[in-house]
Amino acid sequence: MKTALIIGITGQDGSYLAESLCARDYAVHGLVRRASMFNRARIDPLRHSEAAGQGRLTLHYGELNDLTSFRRLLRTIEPDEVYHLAGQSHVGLSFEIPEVTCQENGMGTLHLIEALRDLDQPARFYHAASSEIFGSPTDGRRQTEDTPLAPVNPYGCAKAFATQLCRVYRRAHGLFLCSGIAYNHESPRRGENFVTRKISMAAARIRAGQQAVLRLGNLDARRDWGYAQEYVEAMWLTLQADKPDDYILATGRTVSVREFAAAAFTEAGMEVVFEGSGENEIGRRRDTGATVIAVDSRYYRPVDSTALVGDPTRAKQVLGWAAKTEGEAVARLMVRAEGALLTGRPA
Ligand code: G4F
Repeated sequence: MKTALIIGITGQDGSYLAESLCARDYAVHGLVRRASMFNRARIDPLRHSEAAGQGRLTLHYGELNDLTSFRRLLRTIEPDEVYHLAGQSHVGLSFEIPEVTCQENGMGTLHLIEALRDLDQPARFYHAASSEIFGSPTDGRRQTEDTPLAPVNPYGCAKAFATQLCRVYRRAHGLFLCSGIAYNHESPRRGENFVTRKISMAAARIRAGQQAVLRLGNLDARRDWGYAQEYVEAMWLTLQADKPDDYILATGRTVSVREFAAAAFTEAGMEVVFEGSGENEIGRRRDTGATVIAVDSRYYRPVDSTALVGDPTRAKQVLGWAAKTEGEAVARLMVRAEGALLTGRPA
């Protein structure tokens, strides 16, 4: 039985990865933060499942910046694989809390790989990097693993620091450190302040008469949206490869926020027609004429990455991984899941 440690197990990706590794018969350990309110809803089904009963899932309290306890944990559980998925992950918020964002995503990663370096048999290490390390490229090309790092927000800066650090430590110390440069990957488990979840929840609620209008920021922003459950498989494959490397994890196609919202509302049974522009743009239901989408400049960002689309060729060639669900299909599956939440009927 292999042993894996997931840092960030309570998040969207951590919870899917924990399920996947338990199904593969791993002993899975997860690092969780102490908080007065429990934040374990995403892993609750697994915690109460047979896998947990059979000792396949164990949780430990810890913090990214508590190096002493992390070193002790590594010595105790001797993991074969460590997946680092933790840290402040909201790009817009990173302008408001830049220090926490950089401490967690930047220095937090340094703490982890320094601790690994001291082990007799260092575990293989997956670092959740992000397309945000590339900023807003203007060459019109899809990004590859060799695209220069040029972040445009504090979150991207921290991820660029950590990604480059993994490359340096891989070369300098021979460690098995890999970065998955993931583009947006979504699911019904996405946090409610990310735009896809905000849209899918609103579409279901408006349909059910529980909300009137969805207020969004930049409708023109385009994202390379995939399905999170597929991306955690790439994370695992990355650590099974013969040698450590970085991989772009993306669908290779973008959809705008407007198009994503249109697909979501159509899935909820409401075709939306957009009119106006900029802050005055609205989306109306074609059947009733009611305004269901409006632009609110509070959700604009000081700088928004606009042209991020990944070239996942290396992941396909080396790992045999390719995204299957993209863009509008992600919107549809998320709305179906919200619908089930609202009606109590299965998706
Ligand atoms: O859903 P978002 O907040 O995701 P964003 O900023 O692309 O970041 C996500 O993906 C990155 C790449 O994988 C990760 F590194 C990061 O950790 C996170 O998972 O925003 C998507 C787009 C942006 O352009 C934003 O300006 O949607 C636009 N948007 C328009 N209205 C909105 C809204 N975003 C949010 N959160 N809320 C809005 O109302």
